[in-house]
Amino acid sequence: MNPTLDRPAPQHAAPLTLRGAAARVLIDNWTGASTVPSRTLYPHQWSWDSAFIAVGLRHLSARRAQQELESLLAAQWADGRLPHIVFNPAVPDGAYFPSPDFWRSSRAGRAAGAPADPETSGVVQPPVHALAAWLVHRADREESRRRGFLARVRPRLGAWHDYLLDRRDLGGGGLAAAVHPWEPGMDNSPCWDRPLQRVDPVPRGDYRRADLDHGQPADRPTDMDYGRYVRLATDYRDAGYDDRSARHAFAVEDPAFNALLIASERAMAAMAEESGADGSRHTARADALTGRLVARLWDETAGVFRARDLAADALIEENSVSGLIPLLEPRLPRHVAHRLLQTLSGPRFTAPGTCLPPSYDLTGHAYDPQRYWRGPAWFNTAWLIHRALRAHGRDQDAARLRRGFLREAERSDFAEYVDSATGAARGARRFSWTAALTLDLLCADPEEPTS
Ligand code: 9WN
Repeated sequence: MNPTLDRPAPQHAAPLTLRGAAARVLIDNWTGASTVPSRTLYPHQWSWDSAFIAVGLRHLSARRAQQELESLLAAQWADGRLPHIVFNPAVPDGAYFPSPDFWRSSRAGRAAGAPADPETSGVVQPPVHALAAWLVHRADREESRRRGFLARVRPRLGAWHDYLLDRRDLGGGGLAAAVHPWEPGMDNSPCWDRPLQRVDPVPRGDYRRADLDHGQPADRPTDMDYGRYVRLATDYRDAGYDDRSARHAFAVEDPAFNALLIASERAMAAMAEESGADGSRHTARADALTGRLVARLWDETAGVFRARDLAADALIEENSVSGLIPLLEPRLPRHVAHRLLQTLSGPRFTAPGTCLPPSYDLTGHAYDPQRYWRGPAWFNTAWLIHRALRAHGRDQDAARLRRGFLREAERSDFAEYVDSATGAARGARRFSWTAALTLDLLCADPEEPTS
C-alpha cells in the first residue's frame, strides 16, 4: 500500500483482496494531482469521472480525494463552467482526440473566462461534484476542517451550479441544457440519434480517432456519430464557447444531468449547514428543480423520465438509464417514484447477462448489448441506482444490486462496462470509477444517509 494512503480499512470492509485490487487500480491511475479514467483510452482528467473517483478515494486517503476534486476545480472557467477534460501537458497530443490543440481553450475560450493554464475542453459533464465533495468531507471531517476543504470548494461549486442554471437554461424552463452528447456523459445514447440528425458530420479524413487505437470499433460510436460530435465541438469553439451567441444545433435537457444537479444542490445545503451558514437557498433550489424536472421531463405513459429536445420542444421517445436516475431524489412525488421503481425492475431494464441496469431499454429498437451507451451496463449508473434504491427504502433490492456489482467488478477486472446480454467485460479494464465505486460499496458505512 502506498504510504500516503494511510487510512486503515474499516472493520466492515471485506473481502480484502477485492478492496486491495481496487485500491491498486486507483494508485496506478494516479498521476500526482488527479486520476486518469484509464491509462490507455482516457489519459487526462475527466470531470464526472473525478467526482466518482473521489468518492472511492475517500476510503483510502481523504486528502487525496480532496486533491482529486480540487485539481478539477482549479481548471474552472471564470464563467463558472467546469470543463469535461483537464489536459495533462505531459501527455502527447496524439494520445486522445480531441486534444488541446483542437479545443484551444486558453485562446478560443478567453472571453468566456477559460484559464490561461491548464488547457481544457470547453464542454461540461454532469454536476455530481458537490455530492462527491460532501461525501469526501464526511469521510474525515477533522482532516477536511484542518485543511479548510469546504471553505475552498463551496464557492467554486456554487459558481458551477450558477453557470448551469443561468447560462445553460436554454429552454427557459429552469433546467440545465446539454449542448453536446459528451455533456450528459452517455455520449452515444440512442436518445441523441434524432437531435443529431440535424448536425452535418465532419468527414472522417479531417481528424484522427485516437479512441480506435485502444477501443474496438464495434463498441465505440460510428464514424458518422463521431463526425457529428466533432462538428458540434468545432462550432461551439468557433463561437468562443459563448452560450448566449452559439447556435447550439444540439440542445437537450437530460434527466440524469438535472437529477445530479438536484442531488448536488442538496449536498450544497448540507455543506452550508456544516459550515455554520444558511443552506436554505440550496434546499429551495433543489425543491424547485425537482418540480421542474417532473413538469418538463416526466413521461407518465412510459413510466420513466425522458430527455427533452429543445429544438423540437418535445420529449425524445427513448428509454435510457438516465431516465431512472431521478430516483436519487427522495422527495419525488410518490406516484412518480413508484412508477420508476416498477420500470427499473421490469423487462426493459432487467438484463439477462448482468444484474447492473443496462444503459438503454432492452426492448428498444436501437438496443445493442455492446455498443457505447446503447445497451451495455456501466458501474457508475449502477452505483447511482444503488443509492437511489436506498433513498427509497428498497434496502433488499439495494443489497442485491451491491452484491452483483461487486461480483461483476471483480470478474471483469474493473471493466469500463459490461455486455448486458452476456455479462462479458467491455471497453477499458482497470477503469478508475469502477474501482473507486467498488471501494465505496465495500467500505462506506452501510448506514450513511443518502441525503
Ligand atoms: C468523451 C471518460 C469518459 C466518460 C464518459 C464516456 C467516455 C469520452 C469518449 O469516457 O466519453 O468524453 O471519448 O468517449 O462516455 O462518460 O466520462 O471516462
